Amino acid sequence: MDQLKQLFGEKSEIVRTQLRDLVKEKGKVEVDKVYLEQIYGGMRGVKSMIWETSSLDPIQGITFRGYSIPALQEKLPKINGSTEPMPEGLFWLMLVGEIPTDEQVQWLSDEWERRSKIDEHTFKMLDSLPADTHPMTQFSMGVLSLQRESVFARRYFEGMGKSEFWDASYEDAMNLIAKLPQLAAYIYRRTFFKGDHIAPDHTLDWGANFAHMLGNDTQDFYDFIRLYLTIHADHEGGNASAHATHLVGSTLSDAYMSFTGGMTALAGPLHGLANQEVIKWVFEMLESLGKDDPSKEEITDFVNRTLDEGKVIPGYGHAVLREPDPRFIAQKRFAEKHLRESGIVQVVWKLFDVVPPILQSLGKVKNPWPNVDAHSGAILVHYGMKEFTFYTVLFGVSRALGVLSALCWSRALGFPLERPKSITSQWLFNFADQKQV
Ligand code: HAX
Repeated sequence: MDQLKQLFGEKSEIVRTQLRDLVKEKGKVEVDKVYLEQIYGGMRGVKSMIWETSSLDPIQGITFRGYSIPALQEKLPKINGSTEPMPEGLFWLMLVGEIPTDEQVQWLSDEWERRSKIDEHTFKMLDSLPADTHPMTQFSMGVLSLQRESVFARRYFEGMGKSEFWDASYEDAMNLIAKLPQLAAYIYRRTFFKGDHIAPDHTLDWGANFAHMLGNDTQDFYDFIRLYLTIHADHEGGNASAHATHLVGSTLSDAYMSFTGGMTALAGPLHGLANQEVIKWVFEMLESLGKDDPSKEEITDFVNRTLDEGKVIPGYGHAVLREPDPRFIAQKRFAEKHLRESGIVQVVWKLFDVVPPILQSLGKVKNPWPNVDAHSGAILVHYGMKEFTFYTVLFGVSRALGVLSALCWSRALGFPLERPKSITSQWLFNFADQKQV
């Protein structure tokens, strides 16, 4: 058994026993109330699931096992003089709750490299799709095409018992994560570069190899992709891609099936697709204004026009956060360090000044601040990746780290089939009739 799997097995066994005892002893403790407006309003704030790998505070933002993004940047191992953390280190941290050593991270990087080979049938399937098939559709189909290799599905078919679920899920998570960069890069190059593919460089770490296969071999781009893959990985369990993965996984669908569910959720414009929508909207603004360096007044007019047309401002607002997203700030810091002069980045910074007061003035937007998706596109464009319909795939590769480590935990803790109760509107009207506010 490999070192990470052994550690995960030991740690999760302890938590499983603690949780079992807790539920036995205090199972009837009331945790929270649920209000009618929460049932009607997308279940905001309803505490209803366990998610070990990260936690979201409306003001402080995301922490991964207690570490904020700046803390991760400081403490996670880095490679070859890089200033950004290796996403491999975050996966280790999320899975077992410990900051790994340089040796442990190197082992994990090598392990993913060892598991990274993709069978030819996946490439043939992708090549059979029209090139204008959305990259997120290709990505989801690519992941599903790998499912025939699922260790969990095979062992379940062979009669595996419950106590082995976490072991098989770990194998699937490791195999799938290992393959995602090449799968994603293949989709990018077939869709936008007429199939001019770049072979993996087996000497590079997971993030840098992905950057290499996308087609940019500068150290700055390697660093940006390492940072990007780290900060997009997890955002506690209630967001749509995490929750969808969790829900599908609770039926004992394997990691490939579950992750595909998460990716089709990520592909919505109110969630991960917002990263493509932001830059598309910025390009539309520049075209409409006929210039690359609009003034704040011109930007204000365009923002108001967008709102007047009944549309949202992409990249702004959040269901949980109530301050600027620390993932936005991390990207802004990166841009301040590496690409302060970039024209498109300057536009994003002007939006940061202009948009929040306008959204605030509407009086209904709970969070007028930028979210994770407001900044990434400008940096990618600066590095030559203008093909914005691909951006959500980058997000998806990163999100795999969080949702698949969480899936391992769900199987290790023996979580049951998720099955909340729905009610009809008529039930709600009748119920509300009998209650006083
Ligand atoms: N522009 C215009 N109006 C906005 C807005 C924005 N950026 N954000 C919220 N609002 C509006 C809502 O549409 C809603 O209006 P109605 O009452 O007329 O329906 C009102 O303000 C209240 O919404 P809220 O409670 O503040 O926000 P929600 O929790 O309902 O929604 C969203 C959160 C992220 C979906 C929302 O802020 C939004 O649509 N933002 C733009 C799209 C976006 O950037 N999505 C990415 C979010 C981060 C993420 O998941 N990335 O993957």
